[in-house]
Amino acid sequence: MSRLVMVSNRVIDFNAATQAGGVSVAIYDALTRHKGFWFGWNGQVDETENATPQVAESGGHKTVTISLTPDDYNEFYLGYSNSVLWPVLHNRLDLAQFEAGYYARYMSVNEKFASTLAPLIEPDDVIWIHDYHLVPMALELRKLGIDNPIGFFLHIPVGPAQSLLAIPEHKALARALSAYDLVGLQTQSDVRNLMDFLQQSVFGRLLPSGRMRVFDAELDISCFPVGITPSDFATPAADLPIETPEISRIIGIDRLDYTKGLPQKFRAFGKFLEEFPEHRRKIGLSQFAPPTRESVEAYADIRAELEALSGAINGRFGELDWVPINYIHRPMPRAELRDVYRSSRIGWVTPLMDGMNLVSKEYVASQDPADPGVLILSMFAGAAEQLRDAVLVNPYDPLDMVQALHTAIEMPLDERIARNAKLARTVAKGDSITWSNSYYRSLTKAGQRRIGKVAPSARMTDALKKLSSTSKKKSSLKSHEAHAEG
Ligand code: ADQ
Repeated sequence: MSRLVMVSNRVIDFNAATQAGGVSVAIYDALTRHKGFWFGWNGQVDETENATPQVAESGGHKTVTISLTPDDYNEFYLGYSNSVLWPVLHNRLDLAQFEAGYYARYMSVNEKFASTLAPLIEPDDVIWIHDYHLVPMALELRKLGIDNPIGFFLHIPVGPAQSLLAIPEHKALARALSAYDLVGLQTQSDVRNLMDFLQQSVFGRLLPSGRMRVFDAELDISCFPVGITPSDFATPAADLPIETPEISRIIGIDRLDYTKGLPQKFRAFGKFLEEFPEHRRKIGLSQFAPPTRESVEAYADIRAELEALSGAINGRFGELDWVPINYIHRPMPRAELRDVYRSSRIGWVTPLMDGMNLVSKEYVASQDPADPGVLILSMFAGAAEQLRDAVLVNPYDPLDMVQALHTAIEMPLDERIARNAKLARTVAKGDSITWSNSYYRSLTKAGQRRIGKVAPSARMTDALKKLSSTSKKKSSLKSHEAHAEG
């Protein structure tokens, strides 16, 4: 069996971590089923450049990590990755900061990652690279002679092509993507947006086979919705019933990020209390939102905004013995997540845009099937493509948010049971094993196709070649038609 080499910007020590983001959770789960190792940044910033990777093994997981320099941290991590790619891919061009020097550092860190990893690669390894920090890494590995299957998976959404085209280096990024055998995304809508972008940026063409031709390469672009491990959240029958709080709890668990729609949520909650005074003192919103990327300006702004909003709402509606919003600036320990989800009457998950959103799936999987809570889910979370039986809501529309909250609070038991049963089936069917296995299988196949071990058929390949050379002449017109085909 081939080794699986997982690569992501940040490698987490799960024994030490109190909080883990969605990417680490997904990678860790996949590595428990494959031999191999996890390569990336150890989270440390060292003044001096240190190219020697640190190898560690714990709980059956092997990690190989390097540190970043202060310049790498500022310009690669906070800069190009989180102040350019993150906002643009989330369709927040207004927050993007195209600073000189960011892109050069982004490239040099990708080169450093590639040159440290390349000597560790064995001929049968399958390399799976995660997320927007590392788009150019496959191209750098190819330059070093690595011919193994290399796949990319983007955990965050792909905004509309028009936004992506505003990135000054968009053509170079498109070329970098062409070095992958497989590009995996979370949703069908992301697949459409990326194909549209590649067509407009570098005249990529959708082939009749469903693959995309970009420059002289062909790649597969498909969606693989990330799942969770539902058994981590289900309650064993032997467990004692979980105590539910006297005041019905609405739970919010997010990283403190402007994409998560937290101000909209707080405002809608205030409006709900204003319009439905009969529910005051009976419900409370508990929002966990630990800060991330605090030195990026937009993150400091959102923190200040939320503190002001929760203070204003608590000041206006609060009583001596009731605080409407319990806003907690810490991560929730993972061991306690299940019980907190299960004892909360409503899971309120309303990002403005989100790749998938694992919290929504964790909430569903934690519910008591005989007396489940209700999931309110943003129509702009990737998970909404799958979780159609949630109360779907437009987080930009305050009236819709207030109405959704009212519907969820008033929902009769039989409807809660029916919705939750369907949601739980969907979450179980698309679990994290399904996600990583199907991605791994597709990547292996795509890699073999590239190196000619599995040609679709000689005739088909020739036909595609002819098609591609005639259409080069009519590139812009053709690319438009190909989009219509897709
Ligand atoms: P995230 O933006 O981190 O992930 P999400 O999918 O919700 O978002 O995953 C968060 C994970 O971290 C969950 O497992 C959750 O339990 C945990 N978490 C979040 N806030 C927490 C808190 N306050 N305390 C404790 N744990 C917390 C990125 C993308 C998502 C995509 C994932 C996985 O932005 O869209 O779903 O990757 O692909």
